[in-house]
Amino acid sequence: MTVLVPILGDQLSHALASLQGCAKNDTIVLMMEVAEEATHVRHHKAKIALIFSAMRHFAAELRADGWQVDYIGLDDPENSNSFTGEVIRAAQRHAPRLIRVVEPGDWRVEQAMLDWQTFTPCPVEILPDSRFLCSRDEFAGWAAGRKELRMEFFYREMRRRTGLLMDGKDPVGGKWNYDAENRSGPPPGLKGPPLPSFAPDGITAEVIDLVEAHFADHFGALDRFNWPVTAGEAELAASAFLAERLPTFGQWQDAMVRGQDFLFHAVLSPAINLGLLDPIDLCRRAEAEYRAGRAPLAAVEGFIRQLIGWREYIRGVYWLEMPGLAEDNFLEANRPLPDFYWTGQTDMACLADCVRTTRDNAYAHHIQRLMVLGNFALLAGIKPQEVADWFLVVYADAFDWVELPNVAGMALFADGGRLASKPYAASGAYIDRMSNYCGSCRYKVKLKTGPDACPFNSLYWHFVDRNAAKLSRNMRLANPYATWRRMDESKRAEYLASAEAFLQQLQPADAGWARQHQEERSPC
Ligand code: FAD
Ligand code: DLZ
Ligand code: SF4
Repeated sequence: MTVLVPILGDQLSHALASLQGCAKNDTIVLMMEVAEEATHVRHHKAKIALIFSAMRHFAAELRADGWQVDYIGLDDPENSNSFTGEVIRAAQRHAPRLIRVVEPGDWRVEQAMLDWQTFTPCPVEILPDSRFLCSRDEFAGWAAGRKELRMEFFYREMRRRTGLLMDGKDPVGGKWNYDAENRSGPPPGLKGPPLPSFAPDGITAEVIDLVEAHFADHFGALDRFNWPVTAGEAELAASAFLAERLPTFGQWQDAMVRGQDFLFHAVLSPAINLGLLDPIDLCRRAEAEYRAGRAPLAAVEGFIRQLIGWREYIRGVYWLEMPGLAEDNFLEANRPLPDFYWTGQTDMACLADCVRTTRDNAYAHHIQRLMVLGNFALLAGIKPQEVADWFLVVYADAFDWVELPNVAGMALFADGGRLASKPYAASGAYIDRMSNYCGSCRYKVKLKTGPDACPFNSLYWHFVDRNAAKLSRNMRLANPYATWRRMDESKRAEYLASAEAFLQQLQPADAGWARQHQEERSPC
């Protein structure tokens, strides 16, 4: 009797805990392409193609390495199209003595996994995901008794634990965080180097056809597909980043340039989240670039902070706060998502460009996500669950554990401040300072109110005003509330009327973009 090892689409690591200690001749690896995962929200076409292609390549590598792999393709006529259905079928085929699986990244999938035991006669062993530095239990221990969770303190623990950028007990350079040096706006003509290209091979081309055949009405383009789909390709992408973009990563980290979709960002999050790259290895290599004098400390510290700070912290918060986080709506935001999040049809140049890169690449960089797409949703009071569905659908790197805390906690303050100490709310002036969007916009960023004024300006004060009961005691918002209170009554009324007029004309999106309409759902 064998051991059955199911491996999910974001567990594509040869060092996966469930493979450790298993004998190749006594183990069946189960991999499953299932429609439920592609359609519980209707993922971007390029994201589905990336995951299926990476899964097929990983299965081929495992086989070449001597493992037996039972791979269920989407077109398999017997495919039940859910993880649970496929594990039950595989257990019937192989009669294993044990099912051994790594915990998933999604609370929804974990609930299903916890039920597997009731369907199968053999024991089901669920292992911690050792690809993270901080386990779920360790994070819960760190968080216990703290009134507020703050990334910065967690990050320092991770620095100490890994020894990354440490000189003995002290941080290299004497400071833990160089964020203040990483906030330059873009000079005219700022351009990032081209990304390495990964032309689709036979497997990817086949998968792209499959996605067009099955998911033609999902959001997003496939014609610019350029994601690394194997660990080897991901390694090429990582090496190019470390050599060509890391040195300037910090300086332009918050900059936005119309049509420049990647600038100096790593563009590695899909490969990292799928398991094709080891984030700690990346951090060690980034540190080596600093120690060799090829990259400045502020850039390297910033990059390492994203990975061992933000990424680990976000995951810890997800498991601590679920399932409540998915329902949180501290600011009682109930407006439907506007349709331009799907169509890109808006006169707001910043939002139009961010939706375009999202549709073309299944990617937008952090400041586009936080300070344009997220900021607009926050200011306009869009319902967090609709915003979270959108973010989960559209990005190649979006999995519930990382998308939801970033959206509900960081961008929308829907958790009431457990994750972030204040809402990331900003008017048009911030976007103007950090981008070249405003020059080509039909709205005028310097105008505060009226039909030609940048909508972010009046929406900002509308947000401040309507949330006063919940936010005005937040010390970090003392300045905006003092300014609002000091403002002339007629000026305040003008801001509120301008914002109301803008909000009135927003067209709500068809909910079917993110989730199938009830009547369309197939019986399986
Ligand atoms: P870089 O900017 O080059 O950063 C390097 C790496 O740091 C990233 O590859 C990523 O692994 C990690 N990282 C940086 N910031 C974060 C963060 N806040 N949380 C987790 N990891 C981080 N990231 C996702 O991986 N999946 C998501 O679904 C996702 N949704 C987001 C939604 C919103 C509203 C916001 C504000 C952020 C979101 N992020 C998400 C975080 C971040 O925007 C992306 O990780 C980043 O843009 C990926 O591009 P990159 O590889 O070029 O990252
Ligand atoms: C996102 C996704 C998609 C679209 N399809 C599959 C699939 O067919 N098979 C699979 O194993 N995984 C897929 N995934 C990733 C899963 O949704 C992910 O593993 C879970 O949400 C747990 O994080
Ligand atoms: Fe965006 Fe306002 Fe600038 Fe237009 S003027 S690009 S809406 S910030």
